[in-house]
Amino acid sequence: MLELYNHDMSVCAAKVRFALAEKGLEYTNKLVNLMAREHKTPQYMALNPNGVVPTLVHDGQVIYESTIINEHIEDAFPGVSLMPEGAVGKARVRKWTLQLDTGIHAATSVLSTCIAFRDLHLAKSPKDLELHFQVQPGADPLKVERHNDNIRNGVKSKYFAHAVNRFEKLLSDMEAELENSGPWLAGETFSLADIGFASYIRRLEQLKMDFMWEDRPYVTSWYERIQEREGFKIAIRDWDNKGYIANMNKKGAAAQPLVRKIVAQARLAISQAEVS
Ligand SMILES: N[C@@H](CCC(=O)N[C@@H](CS)C(=O)NCC(=O)O)C(=O)O
Repeated sequence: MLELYNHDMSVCAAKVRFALAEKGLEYTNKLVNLMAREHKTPQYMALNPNGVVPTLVHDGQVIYESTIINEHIEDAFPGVSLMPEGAVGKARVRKWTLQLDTGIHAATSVLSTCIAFRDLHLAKSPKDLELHFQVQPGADPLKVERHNDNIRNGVKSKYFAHAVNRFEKLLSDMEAELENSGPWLAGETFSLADIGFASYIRRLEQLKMDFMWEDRPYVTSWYERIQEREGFKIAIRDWDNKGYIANMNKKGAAAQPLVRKIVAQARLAISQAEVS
């Protein structure tokens, strides 16, 4: 039996739903209301001490961290394979999925908060906002500091340009890898690498940052093929929260001139470095 502690707009929960859908697995959905801080309750923290979604409970065994959950799903449910066969292919998948946990997820959180979600926090009562800003025991103080700066300063946060640049680098790396040895991120086989990045690229699209791959035909074609998959429909599109998406679209359009400027500066710096 599978139970997924889940949230409709969580990019990492979407990543797990995508793997479950590709495997054709049923699960019991356990919605965790992040705005009501259900993920910080003692009951939920007993399951996932990091106080984040997703968490998977498989026959009573608790597994957290979305990359680890997806590898568990692959290992525990043979049939549809989401990993290449050879050791080199598996290493290539992990080269991609590691990046989600060492920068891409954090950059996504910065962009989403600065552009769109900060207003939801600023609408809280002063007492609730203060609670949000406090470093709870065991929490990473740097993550809390970053989140606070993002809420207070929006696109003027000191983390914003870096997050845009991280995605510029990612998209450049993806374009090169897909061109040289696609059609999927790990080569011939659709894998956990493609599943991992789908919801993150979709988040950029929702924030009106899809101009960043309009001149990258391999990323464009990869994302089109991802969206055609039944698993993508079941796990991601069918979960769309229309209110949140409308908010991201509107705020993303307003932030786009600044994002374009940051991207143009990054591309200019790269082209100048290549010349010199
Ligand atoms: N590395 C974790 C990240 C989990 C994470 O940050 N989840 C977000 C939603 S995508 C969350 O629960 N955020 C609430 C919070 O940080 O308070 C994973 O991949 O599972």
